[in-house]
This record gives sequence, structure tokens and C-alpha cells, in this order.
Amino acid sequence: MKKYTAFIFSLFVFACNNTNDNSNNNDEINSNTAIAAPTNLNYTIQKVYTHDTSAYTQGLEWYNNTLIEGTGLRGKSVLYQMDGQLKPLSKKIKLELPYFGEGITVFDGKIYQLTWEEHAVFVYDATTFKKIKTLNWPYEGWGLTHNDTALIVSTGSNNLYFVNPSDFSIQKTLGVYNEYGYQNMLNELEYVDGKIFANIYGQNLIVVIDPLTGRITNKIDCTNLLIQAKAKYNPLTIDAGFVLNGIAYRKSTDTYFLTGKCWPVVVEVKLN
Ligand SMILES: [Ca+2]
Repeated sequence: MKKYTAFIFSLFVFACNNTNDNSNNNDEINSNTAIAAPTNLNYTIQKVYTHDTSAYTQGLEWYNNTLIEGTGLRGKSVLYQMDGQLKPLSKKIKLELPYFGEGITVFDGKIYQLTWEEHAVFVYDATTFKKIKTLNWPYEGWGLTHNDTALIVSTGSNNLYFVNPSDFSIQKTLGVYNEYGYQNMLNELEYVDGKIFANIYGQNLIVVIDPLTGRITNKIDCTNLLIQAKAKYNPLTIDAGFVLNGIAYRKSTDTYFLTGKCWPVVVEVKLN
């Protein structure tokens, strides 16, 4: 589901339960109560950084003043670390074939890295980048973040899975919805102050989710982000699969670092 066809497909599957791990049904939303539409959040660009255009971004998270990025594509998937100015540091893990890297998050001193279709979750020491163990995940792996006690996984469906960090056993499944129904294609994630931010695959859209109810409370339209960031690129050379994907919150500056798959820039924004 990472190719251009998937993007077209995504335009039609919105609110449909077509993936095998969707357990929710639109009927479960109380149709007697109007669901409030998400309110728009605006952003102000703070700074624009260079991003490696070979990095097919799947996961992005700040950890100890370094930005950790996990990337995808078979034979090209890596896990690496950048300094505070987003200059790549030496620590870098290359995934072997056939593994297709997906979302990452750092929890209790360990980096967790999903894989797309391989059902493997790699766990590394966040300081040394040495692999500690490999866990199993039954569904596709897309996005990953965490709250104080659980890792939170997206699978491209409308569900978020709260899992035990020690073995990835599912503690809770949360259906994510807006005023029209369930929201499919949840991708890269970021947990910030009791809310879950999610990229919607194939759209220039970030949604903000209430983790207690699954309701999308806010949305951030990133349609003009590359233009506003004055990113130098030829749109004709951009693959249709190089979509917005990547949210990392830096607490020290209260700013969000946004990018996309193989984008030339990472854009630091403050939400208004
Ligand atoms: Ca993230």
C-alpha cells in the first residue's frame, strides 16, 4: 500500500472497513449524536532544515536532543540519528532484505522499529543502536509512538493499537473517526501532551486524535508546506509516493518537525 496506486485507492476507501484488521463498524458510532467536525490548527514556520532525499521517511522522533529517523523501501531501509541541527550522526543501522522499515519510537531507552509486511519489530538500545531483540506483530506495521505506559501502533487502517512494550501484546484497540465515519490510512504518529498526531497516508493532512474516544479533534492542512518552506525542488521529479509523512515534537522548543518521504526539507513549525 505504499505505491501510487495506493494513493488513488486511498481516495476511495476513506471510512471503509476494507482491511483485515478493522474490527470497527460505522454502526458503532452513535448516530443519534452529532459528531463535531475537527477544528483547523494553523502553524507558523520557525526554521527549515535539509532532509536526505533518499530517506523514505516512516518514523521521526526526538530523543535526548537527537532526531531519530526510520526509513522504508526494501534494500534502502535505515535507522539513523541526527544532531540538533539535523546533521546526520554516525550511528546508522541498515535493514537487511527483505525487511521494509516503518514507524519508530523510543521508549524506556529502547528504539522500536516496525516493519511493513514482515511482522517483525526490531528493538535496539537507544544509546548504542545495538539490536536487543525482535518481537512479532501480526498486522502490517505503519506508524509508531507511545504514551507513558504503552506503544501505539497504526496499520494503515482506522485502528490504533495500544500494545505492551515488552511483547507487543494488544492492550486496547481504538477506532479513529471524524464527523463522517472512521478514518482509514493512519500512518506516522506522534504522542504530544495527551493527544495523538497522525499523518493520513496519501493526503497532505495531519489529524489530532483524542486517545480516550478516538475522535479527531483537530486537523492541520499541510498542502502548502513545501511552498511556504521555499523548498527547492522540481515537482515534475517528485514521485507520487513521496507523500507527507513524519512528525516529531521537540518539547524544549514546543515545536513540531514535519517532513515527507524523500522530501528535501524538514520544516520546524509552531502550532498557533
Ligand atoms: Ca513521530
